[in-house]
Amino acid sequence: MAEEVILLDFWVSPFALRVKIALAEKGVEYESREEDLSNKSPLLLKINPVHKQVPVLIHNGKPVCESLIIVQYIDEVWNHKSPLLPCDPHQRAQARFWADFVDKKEWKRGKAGPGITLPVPDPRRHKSPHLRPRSPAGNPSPSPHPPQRGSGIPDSEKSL
Ligand SMILES: N[C@@H](CCC(=O)N[C@@H](CS)C(=O)NCC(=O)O)C(=O)O
Repeated sequence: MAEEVILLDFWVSPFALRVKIALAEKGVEYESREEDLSNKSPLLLKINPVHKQVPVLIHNGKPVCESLIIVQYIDEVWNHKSPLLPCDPHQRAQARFWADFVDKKEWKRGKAGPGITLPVPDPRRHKSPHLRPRSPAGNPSPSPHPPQRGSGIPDSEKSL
């Protein structure tokens, strides 16, 4: 049976971008449905009644909410290709640490005022979803360093 994969999306959302990178790493084709966050669709309100936020992945009719949970789900369902985390437990813990850090600290700080800004690629300019270099072993290699201030990222790619 063909897989049906739909992403309730918002093009500039870093959380949706996480999911899109994971789907690209796995080579999963999907339909992106852009949400108007000022006028959310009845579908979004129905399938994410708790948070009413994007991204939501709908896989064969079943919704999965929250970007990190979606990424984990993608890694478990399409487990034959491109593991999203390194094999080493300590490296896995580090990758999870930075994902959690982005959620808890930098995302909120970026919204509240000046601080470390996160690069948010404009998908209209960047065709490749592969935004992060890979290690020779083929596994993603999370950087041990957080994003730096004044890192030369063009203003058009700084936001949120
Ligand atoms: N913790 C959520 C955060 C998702 C989130 O903040 N989504 C934003 C777009 S970037 C949203 O849907 N905002 C609309 C709203 O909160 O009403 C996740 O990781 O998926």
